[in-house]
Amino acid sequence: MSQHPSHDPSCIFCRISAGEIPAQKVYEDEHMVAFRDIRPRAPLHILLIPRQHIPSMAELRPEHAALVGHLLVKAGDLVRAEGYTDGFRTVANTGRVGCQEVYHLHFHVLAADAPLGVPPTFEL
Ligand code: DGP
Repeated sequence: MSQHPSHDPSCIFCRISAGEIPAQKVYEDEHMVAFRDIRPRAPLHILLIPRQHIPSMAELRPEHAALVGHLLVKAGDLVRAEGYTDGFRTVANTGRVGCQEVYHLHFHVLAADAPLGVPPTFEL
């Protein structure tokens, strides 16, 4: 049993998941939503979120493994569906040190036609 509520009404990504706030969704199913980042840092920049409110990677527990696996397995499919065939980058900012801005677990997925550069010059 998760210690987190499945929906936190004060969480912007929970509200996107519930359709209460508009977003450019590219995929959704029972467990997850993928939508375009409002501040894209690459020609393709989408966020993959679980519908369940998990604040960050720091709160992941063994019972979340299948859910996180589902999110990550979708990344490649979604990038290919957008027409990018030569790789992509996946990032999860976690907590204060990770410069996390929105405390609802999400994976950034970025793609382009040319290499994206190397952190820290490429900041997310
Ligand atoms: P971070 O927590 O630092 O991994 O970044 C959160 C990302 O979420 C940031 O790139 C901007 C994006 N974002 C924040 N609010 C919204 C929103 O309301 N809609 C969308 N589509 N993206 C958002």
